[in-house]
Amino acid sequence: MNKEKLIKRFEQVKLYCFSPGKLCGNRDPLAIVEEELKGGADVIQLREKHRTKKEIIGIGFYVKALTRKYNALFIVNDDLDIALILDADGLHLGQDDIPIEYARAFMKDKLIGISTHSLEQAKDAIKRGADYIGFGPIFETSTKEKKENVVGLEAIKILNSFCSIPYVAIGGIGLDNLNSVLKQGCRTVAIISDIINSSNIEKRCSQIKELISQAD
Ligand code: 3NM
Repeated sequence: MNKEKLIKRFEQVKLYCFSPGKLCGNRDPLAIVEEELKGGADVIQLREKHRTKKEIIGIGFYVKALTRKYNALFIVNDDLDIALILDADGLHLGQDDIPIEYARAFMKDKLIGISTHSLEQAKDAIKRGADYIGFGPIFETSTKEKKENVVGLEAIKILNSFCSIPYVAIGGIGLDNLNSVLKQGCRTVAIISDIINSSNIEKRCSQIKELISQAD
């Protein structure tokens, strides 16, 4: 897919999901990803921080194949080398990862997303050529090991006023508080624990997608 198409696809993303990482327990990570996709996940980010690179690559080929089956985007977290090996649609970088300028030379026309935890960081990521940003944590979350200050709901409204690229709200979001995020004008959310810890992942995803669609 060329850059224009990838950006167009990303602009339509409502629900951004993840491989299960540590929350997998003794379940099959691929079965979890497939349930997310059946429920309408528009993106799967390969985020397996507790695994070795070798293991991530092994799982990654199958996760990518699932995203192709369900026509979703496939994004790799943190690791430029793995994104290249798996020929991912995009790479997602944190504030402490490879600076975007270095990653861009390799990712070329693929997507690069940057995690931002303040309005200043959001502005900086836009200026430096990110294709999309993650913005959060909106609420308290225990999923992320490195604790960031909560940005809060009000910050979404401010972000809306200047953000010229797609953004994804993240951190502590779930079916029960989703409306408060949508009320701020946000239409794309990234969710980990509320979905992966749910007893019916497919249903949870479709309920979340439905709520977002109703907000339009
Ligand atoms: N990034 P949950 S918060 C991966 O603020 C991640 O950038 C965040 O998990 C950020 O939906 C977060 O379970 C964890 O809260 C999101």
